[in-house]
Amino acid sequence: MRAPTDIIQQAADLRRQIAYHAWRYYVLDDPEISDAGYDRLFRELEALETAWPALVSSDSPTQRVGGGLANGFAPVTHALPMLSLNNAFTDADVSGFAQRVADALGSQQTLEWAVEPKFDGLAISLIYQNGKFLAAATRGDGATGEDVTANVRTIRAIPLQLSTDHPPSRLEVRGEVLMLKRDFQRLNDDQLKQGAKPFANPRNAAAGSLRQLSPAVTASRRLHFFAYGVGLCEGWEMPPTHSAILTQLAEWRLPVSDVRQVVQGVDGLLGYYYTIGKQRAHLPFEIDGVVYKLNNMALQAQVGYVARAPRFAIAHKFPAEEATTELLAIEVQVGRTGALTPVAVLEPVSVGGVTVSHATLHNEDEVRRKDVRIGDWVNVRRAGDVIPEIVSVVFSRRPPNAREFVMPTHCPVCGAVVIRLPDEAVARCTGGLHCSAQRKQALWHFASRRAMDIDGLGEKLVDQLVDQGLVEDPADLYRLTITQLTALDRMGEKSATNLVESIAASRHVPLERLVYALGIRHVGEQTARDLARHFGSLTGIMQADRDALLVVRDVGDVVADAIVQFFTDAHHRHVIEKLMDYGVESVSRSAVSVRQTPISGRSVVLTGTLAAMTRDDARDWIERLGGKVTGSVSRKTDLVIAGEAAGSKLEKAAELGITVWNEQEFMALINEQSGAH
Ligand code: 5U1
Repeated sequence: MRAPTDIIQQAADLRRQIAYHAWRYYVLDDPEISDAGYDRLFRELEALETAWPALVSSDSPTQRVGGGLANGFAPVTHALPMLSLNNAFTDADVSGFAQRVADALGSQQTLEWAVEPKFDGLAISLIYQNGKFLAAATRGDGATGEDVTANVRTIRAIPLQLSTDHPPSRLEVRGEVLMLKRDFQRLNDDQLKQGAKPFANPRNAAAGSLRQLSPAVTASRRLHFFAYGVGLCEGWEMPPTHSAILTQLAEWRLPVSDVRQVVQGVDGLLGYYYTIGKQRAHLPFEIDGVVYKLNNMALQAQVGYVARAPRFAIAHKFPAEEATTELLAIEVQVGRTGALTPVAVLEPVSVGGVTVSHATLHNEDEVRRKDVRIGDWVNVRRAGDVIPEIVSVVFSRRPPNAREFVMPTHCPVCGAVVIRLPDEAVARCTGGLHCSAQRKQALWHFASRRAMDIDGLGEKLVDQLVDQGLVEDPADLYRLTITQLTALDRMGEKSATNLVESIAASRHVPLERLVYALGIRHVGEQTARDLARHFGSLTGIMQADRDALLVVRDVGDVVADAIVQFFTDAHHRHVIEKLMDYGVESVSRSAVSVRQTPISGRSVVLTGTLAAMTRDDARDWIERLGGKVTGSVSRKTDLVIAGEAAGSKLEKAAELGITVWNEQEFMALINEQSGAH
């Protein structure tokens, strides 16, 4: 039965709202409403559709999670072949490519290029008919792919309806399905908890998740998508440049990476490659290179294609991040909380241009699961600046005398007994702060950049300070003298003075950093931030009982118990008292934000990469200085802060005449304002 007009309208309105908030959440990472608010809208729509089944349409957000079976992946012939890209590995390859394009155009002029990351996922084609999502297919062999419509429909970042009143009658959007690093980590943690095999990397996880016969499984595996081009297109006059096409797709609310740029000439290409290479480890998704495309579409057509790849585009790959080498021994390292981590000692090997001689094996179970033995040949992986790890064993090369690893029963550093609790994956040294390894790790964490940010206090120095009995706990750092420091190995007068100054400067950190620096188990940066915001002072947190702690966002039983236990410990209380005596006085976020600053009440957008701090730190500072961080540039934006490789958001800001600051201007404000406290 057809629903009454007001119900039809109400359902359409709810769908619009849900699509808008899903875009803010999944694409912009900048939700406007709470999860509960979103659920309420969703449930309202579900209720309407249950009462009026005729209202259900394929583009309704309620239809994303199909309970049924995918169709066994029927073959789909692509209307236009899905090409692959030729690869460049060296700067010379890139110059050669640009020269070939220039020759094909008969042009001596500097060429304009659209440059973007090469996402390490799965190429996919999406078909929109009159703005409605109709079908999706994998690349397959380029001519024929597999129909993965039911699964792709579950990817929240992909709009079921393009946000425009005048959509093309038919549009094929091409891009890559991938899994964000944080979702990959979460998936593998879950896999391990369930005794299932973890995925080797986000790409395999994305492929495995997309090619599930049950769309409900795909839906549970948060996949993401980035559009990088358009295939078949009818009923739309395409903009004249690739960059403008992507901007239009983004306006229709298709996810498009904001790390893309337009650059000039070979210098621009290589500049982008090396900038992104530096940012690679900090990007939320894996990339295996960058892609260069001639920006002008008419020139693209003129340059044309060779075999199965365009001549106007190329992928410039990063060096391989995996290598094979021999595992010489397995050592055990003691962490801050006493956790014993088996570490592989390797025959040094170059991985992605860096020599690797050690790799983590995480824990005893991981060693068993991967069946790693001393003497094996292993595949080692490193990505950016993360700790290298053993991916797998080359079983075909296992020598007959390969030895199994046995976790020691006593701590290799302090000799205390090692225990492994039944519900824990890790074995721990029971020596606590009597164990010098744990003391060193605690100090090192305390001084680290995201904690007290004490410049110049590296691992080697911490070793010396503890081994020579100069520092027992973090508070002792604040009474170190230049004379004591200059007596240490490789410590000149200047470095000692700088270190003492940097230690002194750390006394005025924001409260959340001090809370994080204390190294309370299960209290990461976000929880530290939430605790600081909620209680406003360290004394407030110390005095909170379990019930008071449970009120804080994301603090559950385990975290609350860990906090109470930490502050009940007499040694910890003593160290905190000493810290206060030495003048460590943390400033709570709210105490800072009451001041008026030039960005108080302003809407600020961050884009590109800042050299001095992470995106999270920058967001923190903006909020602390009274600003509000939003994800996308619009007329409501007051200020854009642009770091290196800023892309489309910067272009949009220029278009709308919005004030743009570079990193130096932003740092000047921070220095000026933090100096005021
Ligand atoms: N970012 C990006 N990846 N990628 C892959 N752009 C891009 N373009 C491609 C491919 C295969 O192909 C077109 C240039 C044809």
